[in-house]
Amino acid sequence: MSDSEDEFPDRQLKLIVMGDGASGKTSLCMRYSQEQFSKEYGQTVGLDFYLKRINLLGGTNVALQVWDIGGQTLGGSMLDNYIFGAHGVLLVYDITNYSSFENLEDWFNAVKKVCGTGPMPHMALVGNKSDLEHMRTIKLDKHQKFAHDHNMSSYFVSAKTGESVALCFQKIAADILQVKLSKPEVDQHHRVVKAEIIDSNNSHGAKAKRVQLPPRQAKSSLCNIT
Ligand code: G3D
Ligand code: MG
Repeated sequence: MSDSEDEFPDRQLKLIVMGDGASGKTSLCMRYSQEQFSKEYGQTVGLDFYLKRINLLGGTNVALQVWDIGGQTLGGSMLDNYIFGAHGVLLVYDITNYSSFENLEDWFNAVKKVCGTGPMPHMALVGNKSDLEHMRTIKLDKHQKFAHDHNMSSYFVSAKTGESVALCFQKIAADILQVKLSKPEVDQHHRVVKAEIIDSNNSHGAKAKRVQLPPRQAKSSLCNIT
């Protein structure tokens, strides 16, 4: 990718990663953006924000903004601001933790409330910790029914092993932009463009980018897929 492509992506997409605490949201984001997994992320306080650039079929350069929302913010006053303007939402649960799955309805409704009568963003159901398949407590048909009933795309990933993580984000971006993925694109290695820390409480390691956006900035776009 050239420098000019870095500066001028064709499209910018905002993806929100939501779900209960400990479902693996931060691990997923770190796996995708930094290609690493650590057991030392700690609880997310507020919001972590990652930026990653990818190329899709036909040379579309996409800047993906990935927002990692702390599980503790469901019902919190900031959540609506975070959701506002999202092109895609990943509802993440832990396949070994039934309540993380049950609570997805509440997370889904939080998005619905923000969108009101307008269009919903692309919604993706993400069962994380697929490396713990032997400890699965949510049957496959329950997962599929939820995805079907809520008109969501569906994924199983492991932040720990990295299985299907990049593919999940890439497919979601491609679905939103209505482009198809070729196999080399699916396999391609993505790189992180920016990384910095602005929160001294950050325990995610030196490469994580954490940005706390003011509510007005977060509300600057509509809940439409544009
Ligand atoms: P959160 O951001 O949703 O709160 P975290 O979740 O990313 O902090 O992860 C919560 C715990 O789940 C962490 O373990 C983390 O290592 C673990 N985890 C995340 N993703 C996976 C995965 O794909 N597989 C497995 N086996 N574990 C995962 P601790 O022990 O620190 O609580
Ligand atoms: Mg977290």
